[in-house]
Amino acid sequence: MKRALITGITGQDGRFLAELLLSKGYQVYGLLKGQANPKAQLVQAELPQVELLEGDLTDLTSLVRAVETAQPDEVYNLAAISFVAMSFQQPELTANITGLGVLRMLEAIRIVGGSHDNPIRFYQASSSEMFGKVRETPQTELTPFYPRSPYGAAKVFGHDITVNYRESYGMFACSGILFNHESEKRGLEFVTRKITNAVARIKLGLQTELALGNLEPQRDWGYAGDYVEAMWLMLQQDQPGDYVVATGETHSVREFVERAFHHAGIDDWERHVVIDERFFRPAEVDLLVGDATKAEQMLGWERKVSFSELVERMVDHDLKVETDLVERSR
Ligand code: NDP
Ligand code: GDR
Repeated sequence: MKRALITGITGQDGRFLAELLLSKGYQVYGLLKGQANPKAQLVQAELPQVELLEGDLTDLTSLVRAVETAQPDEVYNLAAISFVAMSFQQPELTANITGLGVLRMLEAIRIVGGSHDNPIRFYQASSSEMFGKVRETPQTELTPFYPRSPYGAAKVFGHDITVNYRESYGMFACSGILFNHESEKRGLEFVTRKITNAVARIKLGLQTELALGNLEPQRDWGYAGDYVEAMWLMLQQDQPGDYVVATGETHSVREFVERAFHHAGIDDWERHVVIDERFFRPAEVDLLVGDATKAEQMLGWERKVSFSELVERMVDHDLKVETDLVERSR
């Protein structure tokens, strides 16, 4: 039975990845931060087979202990301050967790080691935010980085140190440069889920307005369930490497809003959307669109869920959740 340790187990990707690995027969350990973390219950209810281990990316000792306990074949480092807007408010914390946290995880693996025949394989959750003010379109594994936020800058460090540990110590370390991926499990702070949740509530008459920032940025949005498959595939190859994972399509925030309202049967969406300066960022990433040819050819990866299916799935889910809440409160 293979063993995996996932950091960021309470997040969107951690939960999708744990489900995938469990379905493949893995024993899965998840790193859980904090004292009485309220999301522990969610993970325990959704994925009771996952064993939770206490630890924090800012505390090397706790990472060493987690690796010692889990004795993993594979470590997936998904934990991070992942909200770009928050990284402008708390840049030092972001650098410490999203950036230096990667280094600590790599060091924990080096300290504990794996048997020589079976060294621990490492996956780093890198991001298209590293491309920021893009130097070329579409973006590939070779496109130069130009981060536009403390988050993007921290991810560049995490990516570079992963490559460096691979080259310096021969570690089986991979970096997945994943473009935006969304789902029903997406946090409400991210624009897609914020939109689909609000659309559902507006449809049910629970709110009238949706306040958003810049509607013009374009993103390459895929479905998270498809993307965790790519993470796993990277660690099953003979050689470690870096891969862009993307759909190759780009859509504006405005288009996401329009589609989400339309799917709920509301066509006069502009009546409900207000532009609020508070949601604008000091520097924006205007356009992202990835070229996943390498992942498609070398990993045999393909995305299954289209952009319109993604929007519809999220709206339908939020309509159901909000309807259930209304029924229960009666
Ligand atoms: P989420 O924000 O949903 O999850 C982040 C996870 O990190 C949570 O489990 C959180 O724990 C954990 N975490 C935060 N700080 C610490 C810490 N100090 N120690 C241990 N754990 C911590 O992110 P996603 O699931 O969406 O993304 C997973 C990874 O992939 C992140 O690194 C993100 O930056 C990266 N990424 C995501 C993309 C996307 O579109 N989703 C695209 C490209 C990269 P808690 O819940 O307890 O706060
Ligand atoms: P992003 O995701 O920054 O791409 O990072 P987010 O959904 O936060 O923003 C996408 C775009 O929407 C614009 N926007 C708003 N964003 C939010 N959150 N709230 C708003 O009200 C709003 N209005 C407009 C933003 O300005 C931005 O242009 C995500 C995260 O998952 C990262 O961790 C990951 O690395 C990248 O995707 C790839």
